[in-house]
Amino acid sequence: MEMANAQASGIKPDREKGIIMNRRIFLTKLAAAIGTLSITNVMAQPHQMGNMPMSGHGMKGMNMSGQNMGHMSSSGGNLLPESALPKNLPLPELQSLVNTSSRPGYFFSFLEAKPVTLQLTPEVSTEFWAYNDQIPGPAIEVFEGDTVEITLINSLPQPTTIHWHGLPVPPDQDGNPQDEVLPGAEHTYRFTLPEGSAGTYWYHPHGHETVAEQAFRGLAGVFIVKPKNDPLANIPVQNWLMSDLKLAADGQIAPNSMMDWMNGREGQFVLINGAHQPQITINTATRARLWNTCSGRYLNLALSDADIYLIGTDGGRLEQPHKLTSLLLTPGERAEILIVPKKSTQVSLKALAYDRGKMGRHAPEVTRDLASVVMTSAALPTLPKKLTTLPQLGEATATKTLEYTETMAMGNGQHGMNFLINGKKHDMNRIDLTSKVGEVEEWEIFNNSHMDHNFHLHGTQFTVVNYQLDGRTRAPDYIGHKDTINLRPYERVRIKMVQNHKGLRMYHCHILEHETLGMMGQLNVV
Ligand SMILES: [Cu+2]
Repeated sequence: MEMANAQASGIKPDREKGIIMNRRIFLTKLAAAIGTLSITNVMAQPHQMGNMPMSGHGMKGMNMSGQNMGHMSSSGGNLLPESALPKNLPLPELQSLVNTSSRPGYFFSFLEAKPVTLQLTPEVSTEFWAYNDQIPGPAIEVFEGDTVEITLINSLPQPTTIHWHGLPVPPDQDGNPQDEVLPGAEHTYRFTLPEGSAGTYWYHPHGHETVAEQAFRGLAGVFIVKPKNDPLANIPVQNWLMSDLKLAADGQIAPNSMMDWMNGREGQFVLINGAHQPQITINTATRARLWNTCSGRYLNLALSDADIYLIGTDGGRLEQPHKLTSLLLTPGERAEILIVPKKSTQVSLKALAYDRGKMGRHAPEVTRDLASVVMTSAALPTLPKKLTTLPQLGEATATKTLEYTETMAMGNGQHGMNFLINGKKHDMNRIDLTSKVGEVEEWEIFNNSHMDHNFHLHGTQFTVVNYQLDGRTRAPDYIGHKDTINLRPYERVRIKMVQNHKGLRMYHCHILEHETLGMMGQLNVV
């Protein structure tokens, strides 16, 4: 898919006025069913309602057994066929955000969040919400130690923020839901990236109850922090940002169906750098930075005829390469891998079928081709004895426990689906946990539910101590800096971390629909 030069279209015309009554009825039911977003809040977001399936599924649509899902497809309406977007075009490079500062060590720029109509093919034109008219958003590349000032201009029809996912920035610069930038307003984020923070990060909105929509309309970009002295600098690097796109039959971004709200949104397209099943060329041993920026899609990645080594996780390098057969990247997670082709051939980059315990009647999980990869055989490059030295946190002196649950409240014909942490939905006015700045803590997170959820903590990186499932405890396969981690159904994970700034931090499931419906808590660091 080639993104034509974008023309700003302003806010979408109200072509859906005719179905406002149906919308209202549906919204009443949706809100009752999901039991979280207030009607007024949802009503304030007309874009959400575009092509919702309207006819008579009512509350039966939420039946857990899926018996009554009837005509309601897992996708929630008529979608554009996958053949509508071309494949096998060369992988586009991410466009860089231009640094307007000439001072060494400073990165100044702006990001404008705005609706923009992009011509995906001669037949398909789609309104996205984009940063600087680009899908994906511009790539930010800085060095450890740099001072960053980025002004957000909000030209969206709703409040927004920018969250610097995984970066150790002060809480008041991290785009919390409490710090929304109103439509028409601007806000400058300022932070300095400490030594040791080199890693593979990204940025995306984090407003109140709007994250799912703003993300699926296109607002996301990568944020790379490079080490000043990189022992792997001589190995070429590619950036692969993987995102999900769900287009209705008319080419517009489809709203979330009920199934999307329950299971996390999955569209019919997976894009890499904005392109549908592109062709990637690997001429030599190559590093690739990978991002899963999908709302709900799990990517269990595999590539044949090449040796693949994990060399970095979310927040930086591993000490030693870890050989992989496949790599599960859940929404929000990143990795840096080293690809050493064993033959000169053409293979598929695949996302292997992965059963994450979805609810209701959904399409069977299938293996998907994400890209075609043309490779030239290469030798393993000489690597340093140690890729990095990870800091030792020492013994934890405080502990916390979190429990994920899902509940269905039934009665009076109403079913309310809740995604909870420690029995509660997110409340902007409630502090759930308190930590002391600088104190080493161990958290145990228990996924007491029948589906995979992942866990993301703002403002710091953690390491995994161990996993527990079915009465067995296992150590992690490798130690790396993580800010987002998956939990299988009924799995417990113990992690260790320190928070280095005072203020308010979020933690949540990064399946964005679950987060938006309240599977989020607030940590006050004092
Ligand atoms: Cu979840």
